[in-house]
Amino acid sequence: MRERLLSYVSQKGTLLEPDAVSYLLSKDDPVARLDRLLASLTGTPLVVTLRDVVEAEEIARRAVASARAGPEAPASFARESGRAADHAPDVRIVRDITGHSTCEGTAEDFTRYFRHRFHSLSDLLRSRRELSGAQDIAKAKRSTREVRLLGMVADVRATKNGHRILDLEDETDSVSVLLPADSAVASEPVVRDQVIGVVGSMNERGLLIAQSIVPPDLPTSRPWPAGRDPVRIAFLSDIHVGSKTFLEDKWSRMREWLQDGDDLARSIRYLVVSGDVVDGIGVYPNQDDELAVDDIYGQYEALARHLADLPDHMSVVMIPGNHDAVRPAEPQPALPVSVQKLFDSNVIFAGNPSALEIGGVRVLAYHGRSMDDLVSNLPGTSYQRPMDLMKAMLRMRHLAPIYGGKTPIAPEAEDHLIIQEVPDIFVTGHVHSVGVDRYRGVVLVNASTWQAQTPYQKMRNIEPMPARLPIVDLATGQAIVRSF
Ligand code: D5M
Ligand code: FE
Ligand code: ZN
Repeated sequence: MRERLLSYVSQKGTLLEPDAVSYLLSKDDPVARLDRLLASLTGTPLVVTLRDVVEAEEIARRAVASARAGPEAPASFARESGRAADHAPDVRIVRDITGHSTCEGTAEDFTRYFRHRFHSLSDLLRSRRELSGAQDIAKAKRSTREVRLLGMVADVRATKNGHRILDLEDETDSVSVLLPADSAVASEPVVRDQVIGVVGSMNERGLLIAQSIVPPDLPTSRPWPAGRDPVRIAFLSDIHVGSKTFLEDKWSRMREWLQDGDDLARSIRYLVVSGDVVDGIGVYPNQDDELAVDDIYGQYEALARHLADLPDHMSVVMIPGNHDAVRPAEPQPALPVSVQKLFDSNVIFAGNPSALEIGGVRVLAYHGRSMDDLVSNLPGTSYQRPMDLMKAMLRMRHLAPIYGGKTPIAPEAEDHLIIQEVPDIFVTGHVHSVGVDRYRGVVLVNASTWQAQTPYQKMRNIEPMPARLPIVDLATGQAIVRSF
């Protein structure tokens, strides 16, 4: 955390007195606290002192207290729309790869990566009652009774009679598992490299006949966190600034609504942007023909201007996607400092994926490239229904289970694509669709796009649903979508 705080300080072009460093590190969210402090000052000081920090916190505390309990605030304040401008920003990056990448892509990296994936997800599975007493595959294969085991899926194939056969592996052995077509397990989504539990019985030919498939999944429904500020969070994705198909007129309409709009507009305190923020350069063949801005910094500068035109009280968190100027392999780090410095200080940069805490609500933000692989491996799913793909990710507790498909994955020491903590909100973009839904208490958001249909998408029959703004109330979890 110390390293992160200090690199943030130098990135902001200031220094922090040693006492101020110790003070901030003794609190939760040191970076967010410092960010709030800097935002409250006019101009960046050469040195930030302990006194600056303590005074700024006191002022912020008083401002929040008076907004909550001021004479105009009615008793039911928490259930009404708050004014975003009255609430101090509260954004924390809980987990992302930025500054932590270690992999070089060696054979040892791959082995270590998969071992971490297997062990982390096995730990989650072992806490499931259905899998208590699960055995090693080597031992289970010698059993003649019902067996319970855990493994990573090495292969999934369909037989000509419509059954599915999985090859399941652990560190001791591998076994073939039959998922009969006419059984309860027929509809369970299963993909390569996923970690699952199986309950079944061995037949005389050494084939495990599955009675049930147990994915790690989420615990059954949780309540929405209580006591959050009555402000809202809006979601953007796939803005693709720099493309000829960027919908500038629709963007302007949204900007006008945010600036002059109703109570709803005024309650939006945070914006989360889920990647493909610009169109990029050389992302696909002959992209030049479709670019309005053919310089990558020019594209980010244009985006920075568009964001600067939004109301000043909005805090923005931005993660990259496959069109952005960072490595394509996931997990992707935050955009480089050379890009970050083009933006105002209300924009916070995080990796893809990122576990965030915004106004005390846990937000898992992921661009969503793995949906290209899931849609082609899960029968019955489609680009029009990204919510089904997001639910599959939550059931698998993994954002990009399939290795070696269209989604490039960097074999980091730890698998950052595992859904370790259960979020309150899970947001993706990438498929240029839109939707809000709920799965076991988690609010799901697919955050639309601000790009019209491209020639490539037309060829592939991908119908985008652009210029929609999903909005979630932090106090209640209630989600709506506004069209522009
Ligand atoms: O992706 C925009 C949409 O186009 C999204 O639905 C995926 C689809 N797409 C883009 N590239 C590919 C490839 N190579 N295969 C399959 N589908 C694709 P965007 O990331 O904005 O280009
Ligand atoms: Fe996109
Ligand atoms: Zn994308």
